[in-house]
Amino acid sequence: MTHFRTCPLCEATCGLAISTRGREVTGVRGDADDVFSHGFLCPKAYALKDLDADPDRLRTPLVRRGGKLDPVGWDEAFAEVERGLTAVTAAHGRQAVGAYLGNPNAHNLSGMLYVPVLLRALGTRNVFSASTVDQMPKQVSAGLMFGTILSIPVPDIDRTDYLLMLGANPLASNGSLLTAPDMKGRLRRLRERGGRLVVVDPRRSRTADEADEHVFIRPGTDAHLLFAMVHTLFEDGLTAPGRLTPHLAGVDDVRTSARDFAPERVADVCGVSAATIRRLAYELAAAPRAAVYGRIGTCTQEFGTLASWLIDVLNVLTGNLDREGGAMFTKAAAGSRTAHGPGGRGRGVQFGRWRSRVRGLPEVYGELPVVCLAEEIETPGDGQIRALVTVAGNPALSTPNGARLADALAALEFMVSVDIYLNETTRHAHVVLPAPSTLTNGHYDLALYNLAIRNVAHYSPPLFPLDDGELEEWRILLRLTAIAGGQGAQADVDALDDFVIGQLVHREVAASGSPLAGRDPETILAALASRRGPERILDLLLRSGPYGDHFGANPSGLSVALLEDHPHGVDLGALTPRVPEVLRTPSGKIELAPPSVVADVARLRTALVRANGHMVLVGRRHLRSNNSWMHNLDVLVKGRPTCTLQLHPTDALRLGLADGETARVASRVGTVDAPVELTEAIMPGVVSLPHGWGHDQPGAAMRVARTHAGVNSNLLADETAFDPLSGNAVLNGIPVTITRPAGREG
Ligand SMILES: Nc1nc2c(c(=O)[nH]1)N[C@H]1C(S)=C(S)[C@@H](COP(=O)(O)OP(=O)(O)OC[C@H]3O[C@@H](n4cnc5c(=O)[nH]c(N)nc54)[C@H](O)[C@@H]3O)O[C@H]1N2
Ligand SMILES: Nc1nc2c(c(=O)[nH]1)N[C@H]1C(S)=C(S)[C@@H](COP(=O)(O)OP(=O)(O)OC[C@H]3O[C@@H](n4cnc5c(=O)[nH]c(N)nc54)[C@H](O)[C@@H]3O)O[C@H]1N2
Ligand code: SF4
Ligand SMILES: [Mo]
Repeated sequence: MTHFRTCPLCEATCGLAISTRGREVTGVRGDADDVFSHGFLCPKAYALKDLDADPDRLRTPLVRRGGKLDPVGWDEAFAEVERGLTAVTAAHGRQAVGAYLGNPNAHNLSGMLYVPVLLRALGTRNVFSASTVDQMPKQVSAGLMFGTILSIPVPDIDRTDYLLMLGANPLASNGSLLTAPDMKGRLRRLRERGGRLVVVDPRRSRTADEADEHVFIRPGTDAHLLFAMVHTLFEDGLTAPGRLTPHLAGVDDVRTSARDFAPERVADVCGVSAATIRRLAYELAAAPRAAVYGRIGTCTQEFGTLASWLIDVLNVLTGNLDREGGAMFTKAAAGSRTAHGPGGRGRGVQFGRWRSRVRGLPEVYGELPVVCLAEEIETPGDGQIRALVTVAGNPALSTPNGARLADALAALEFMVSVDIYLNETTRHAHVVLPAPSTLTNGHYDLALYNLAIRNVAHYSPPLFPLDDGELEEWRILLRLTAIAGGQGAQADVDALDDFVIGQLVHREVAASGSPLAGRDPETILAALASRRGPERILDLLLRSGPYGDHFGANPSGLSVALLEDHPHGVDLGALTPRVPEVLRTPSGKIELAPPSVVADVARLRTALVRANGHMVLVGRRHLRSNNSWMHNLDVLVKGRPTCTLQLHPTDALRLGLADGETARVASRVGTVDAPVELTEAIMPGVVSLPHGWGHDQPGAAMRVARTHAGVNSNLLADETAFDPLSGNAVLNGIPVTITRPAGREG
């Protein structure tokens, strides 16, 4: 049999053709008829077969007994969770339970739709996620400028003439905050039609190799470079916001802030000549249609929010925001906040509604920065985290100062993890609840379709039924919800699910601007009644969305049923201009100069005169890897090890290190030894180590990963270094010293 299915592994959402025999995957190909990916896929897709069959993937709940994790039945596991969690909340209250949510939740309907339900039941402010080691700076800047948590413009790469890309390597990552399968083909076509691609990166990445121009930049200085471009636009009369002009607030404040950042002032800081910076500004202004795009390298750094903001300031000032071939807003079919309610203005976003207990860092979008997690567990007092729930996360490898966090996890009174592996994080849990194979899930990219370069919708039904003893992930999450909500481990999950959908429907019919406003909730619920779980909620979101069937009012519109009839997906067209309707700021304007962001410019000014003597560490991604969790699949990890320390030959000469030798890398918080890979692709003064490795921890049960352990680069990342506006960790530009390990001949 052949099943057509969206790949759940990264943000590209490729359509796959998966052949099966019985309960076995026999082959994985790209689906040539997929409306978005047209047959493209990457090597990770083949590994879905191995992931599904991986003997180390957990199939049974585990409960800690006498220091070791034993397989048990579900009822026993949930009873143990109830004992563990209620002991902590009874003695110390709800704030004593923390939660950490990992990246795969964003690729999983159960995670997207039921984690919020669980969090409401937990009622804790101590919520952490992978977002603050990732894209939070962009969510903060875009939220302040345009009004919602996902008001993030995406570069319209299929129609642009000029793409300035900073801190992203889509040829390895396949794109991020930019859902566009086959980035390599799309970038090639951009150049074939006479367009220009410029990549700014401290490393000549695979993407930089394919570009018309690669500009080396000193890590963490993108905001300086971007500000100098803004400065040039103002000084030389190149600003041309065009049709955006009546929708803008704060242009003069940006002009004033940019004054101190002339290209000559920032050139040394960035390691980019003033002439190059000026030329980039002129090229951007002159291109008929252009887009500036930044990703991980511009977010996970000291000035993450400022850099993220300036990227869109440049898009606005050159008239490229919201224009075809520029940086545009997607209109997603389901769950889009920018397509919900009356358009044109809204409540905007608000941060700092509460603060972390120990360091006082502000909440953003309902969560606290994960750089605070360890101290919140370690530090005694009212509100100390004593129990932790993790869902699809591996913070022991993915977040700063992994050694400190591992010690903190080990000291928890209770920890429960929903995961597919017993790994560096879940080994600390008292109860591990196994999520089933991804191929048993219904799949729809609720999050990523908000960031796609076309409006698309694609639903994949479960490919395999659950095996005996497996539980759908949404049911696991609802049983945890019932425990957290005081209904107990034995509560009726289906009744709880009915309650959840009932609430959503009632909210929707009461929402002004909703196509369901004023409708009878019982009729809507009856129309949804044939489904349950994530599919039922998805059906509501699709049918009440901008392309939905509106439960009869628009009969040819979208629903899960319609998508089931379109196994290759539905293309809803190219992006179209949406300003002002897309805006949800209180003013109804694009806030070009949000006060909190402008206030942070002082910090950037201080950094203009800072000495830049030390070596700094940056990360990198490899096509065959996926953060920390796909290293147990032999097809992906076999061959030359990729967890190497990239070092420039001139630095190697000075340090006396040769290719293949072991280097010792030390930061304020830790030390790792890693094999040196000499390459001129890295900027002198910079070293690069990928993250997600370090699979040599006792108690983890990932046999393949253990034989390709690598080292954990986050033993070097410093939990005291963060971007103040977003709380995002600094994972790039970490000061390090490199030496030959003692005892070796030098
Ligand atoms: N130094 C450095 N650190 C980084 C980064 C960097 O560039 N440099 N990148 C950061 C980024 S962008 C991210 S997103 C984070 C990721 O941070 P995390 O999300 O914490 O880490 P992952 O490695 O993605 O771990 C995912 C976990 O989910 C589990 N899992 C996989 N599939 C499922 C499923 O279907 N259900 C459940 N319940 N569990 C599942 C895996 O076994 C694994 O334990 O790492 C960050 N850390
Ligand atoms: N194969 C694979 N694909 C993935 C992942 C994976 O682990 N492996 N992870 C997924 C996830 S969770 C995410 S968030 C995305 C991330 O997707 P991308 O943002 O494309 O991530 P990277 O490939 O790490 O590229 C980041 C680039 O930033 C550069 N850089 C580092 N510091 C700086 C700096 O200060 N300034 C500038 N201008 N550049 C800098 C690095 O050298 C690197 O080339 O990838 C996703 N896709
Ligand atoms: S690029 Fe991403 S979505 Fe496409 S096949 Fe590879 S892992 Fe899957
Ligand atoms: Mo990420």
